[in-house]
Amino acid sequence: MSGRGEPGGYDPRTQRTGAVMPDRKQTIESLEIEHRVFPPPPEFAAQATADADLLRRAAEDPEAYWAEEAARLDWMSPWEQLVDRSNHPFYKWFVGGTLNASVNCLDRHLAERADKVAFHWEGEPGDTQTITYADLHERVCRLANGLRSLGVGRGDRVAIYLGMVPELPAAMLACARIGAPHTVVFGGFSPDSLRDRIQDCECTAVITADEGWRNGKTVPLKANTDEALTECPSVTSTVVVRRTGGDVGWVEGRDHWYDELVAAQPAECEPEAMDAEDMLYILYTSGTTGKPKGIVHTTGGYLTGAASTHRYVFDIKDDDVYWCAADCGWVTGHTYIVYGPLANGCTGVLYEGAPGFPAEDRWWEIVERYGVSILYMAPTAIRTFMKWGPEHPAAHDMSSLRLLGSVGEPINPEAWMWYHEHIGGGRCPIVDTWWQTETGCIMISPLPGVTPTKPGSATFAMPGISADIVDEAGNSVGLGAGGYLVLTEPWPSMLRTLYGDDERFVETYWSQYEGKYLAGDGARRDDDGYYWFLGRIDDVMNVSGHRLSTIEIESALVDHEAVAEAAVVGRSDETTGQAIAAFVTLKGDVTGDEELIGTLRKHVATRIGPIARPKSIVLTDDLPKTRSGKIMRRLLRDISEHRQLGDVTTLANAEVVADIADMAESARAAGDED
Ligand code: 7RM
Repeated sequence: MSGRGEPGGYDPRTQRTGAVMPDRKQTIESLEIEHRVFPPPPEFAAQATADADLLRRAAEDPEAYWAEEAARLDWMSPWEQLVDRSNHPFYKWFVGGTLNASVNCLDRHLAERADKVAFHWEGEPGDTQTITYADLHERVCRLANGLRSLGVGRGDRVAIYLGMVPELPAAMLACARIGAPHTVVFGGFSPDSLRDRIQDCECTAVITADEGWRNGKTVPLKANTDEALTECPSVTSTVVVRRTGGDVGWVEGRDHWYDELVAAQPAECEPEAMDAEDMLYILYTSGTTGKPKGIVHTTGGYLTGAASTHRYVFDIKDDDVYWCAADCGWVTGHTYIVYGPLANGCTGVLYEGAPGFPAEDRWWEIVERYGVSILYMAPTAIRTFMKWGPEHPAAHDMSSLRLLGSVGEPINPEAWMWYHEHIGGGRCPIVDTWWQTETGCIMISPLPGVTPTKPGSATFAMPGISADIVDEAGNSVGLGAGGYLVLTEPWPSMLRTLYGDDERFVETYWSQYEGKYLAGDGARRDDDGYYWFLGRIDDVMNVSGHRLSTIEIESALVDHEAVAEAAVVGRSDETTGQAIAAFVTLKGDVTGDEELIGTLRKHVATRIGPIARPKSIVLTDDLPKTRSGKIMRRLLRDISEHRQLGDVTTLANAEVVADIADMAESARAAGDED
């Protein structure tokens, strides 16, 4: 058993059992088992929107379930067929139905909720706006008219390149109103990334701002746009929001100030009746590898999935103040800041800036100020807050919180527990939601008030969703084993294709296993059927023939009191095929030395087994991450193997890569341990 502990041996200290070595070679081995279970608090369960009956009904008849969920939207004309499966994998949902997403998000609330707050917006410098549904409706109509006046119409693609200002959701909805698919590009992306995306889908217009605010500094959005547009002949107009008042270049005839454009427009705008299968948006995802893919979402199915999952997973009630602290440039912002919450008539919080500006308690100040009741964020943010220390949330009254969510990466059990205790005051259920840009909405998640949670597990498939874990050959691996996550039935908010590349769409997602969607994530189910995500398949390591996932080793490192964050990768090794290289950031008050490194290696070996002991550990100030906070292990592999670094254009913090490479070099000079 090579030190893995007795099969099933229970360790009362960690409340864990040692993993049982399977007889047959597992697709991905699972080393660690988390045993803590948090049942739904009875007070929460008593008022929850979802219940066990919902799950039962959806399991019995998923199509009837989706028909019911879609019926909550306002349709301009009804669909004739729920789902057309005749041209796999090009599914169509709500065939023949027409609707408009902006009408569903705005107009239909005006009768009863005109004065309800749609967004409490807070700028990074501290300026605020309170935007009601009536306000947002007017802003969207004016901009939609303005875009039409520039010749933008049904089917034209519009790039949106903004910081988190109120004009961003307004721009998305204005595009939706006139049937022009939007493509939101993160305000932090470079001119080259913007150019590539505009070129790929041949946008005719760009909505941007003079500058954005980030960490007290300005981001030159208009200048970046100007640079990108030197190589984008398809773009004939830009609309420029005045945010900072900074100086900008100007191209007469092409560029228009947002405020001047909308001031001249009527406050009402006739919406387009869109076919359920008409494109709502394209969102480019680079993931952590490769050339960006233009994920295509359509109107009826996407909006159904967004509204339905938002309602059940976040247990939305009329008086909730809901804060999804993502950026609209990420799919999480599309589905859970804009389309889902607004379709549900919910009050949201929008914050423009960085979490540490001007101080490390900015988020908790916001929670207190607006009485946030539901908070949704990424594990990377949770780990950052852990690093900064619990005194920051503790300094604020956060008793308004009743539900917490996590998205973007597997959440380490240690981070889950910290979130539960220091943010949720021990009383709030946590929904760990697994999904992708491609899936459009949450696929695997607890239902709060219904599902007992386990720290680090996304628990079960959502109502109406069919998932499985399969091995290389596509056979279900059953309970207690690891493999590849697949979705086995189509769902309304599934991506329809990759923009302009049907072939790559089929190849990437549908070619490995007949009839099944391959998500590209490793996962396992425990004996109770709970899903545990193990990271991207590309990141799986092979050490002496054992296929090991990154997350369990990283979680064992984060479990140590000195560690804030960790990333592990496999680098080639003469003896073991691959050896585990770990990159670790320490908590604020800890200084690292050789002794600590030794301790950490031992800690992993004790927690998981000698097979998982990192061969090298590099202590670093930061890890390379995408804008949405996902660790880019591919770059760490490049560093570990002395390779030329791959594409770094989607990195949020490109400057750390050189530092890490230096640290890795000196660590190597000092010699690896065995
Ligand atoms: C929503 C989003 C998708 C990838 C996905 C996973 C990872 C996201 C979780 C997660 C474990 C989670 N869209 N991922 N959520 N892994 N647990 N709760 O992140 O397109 O940007 O990324 O993110 O690897 O495939 S995304």
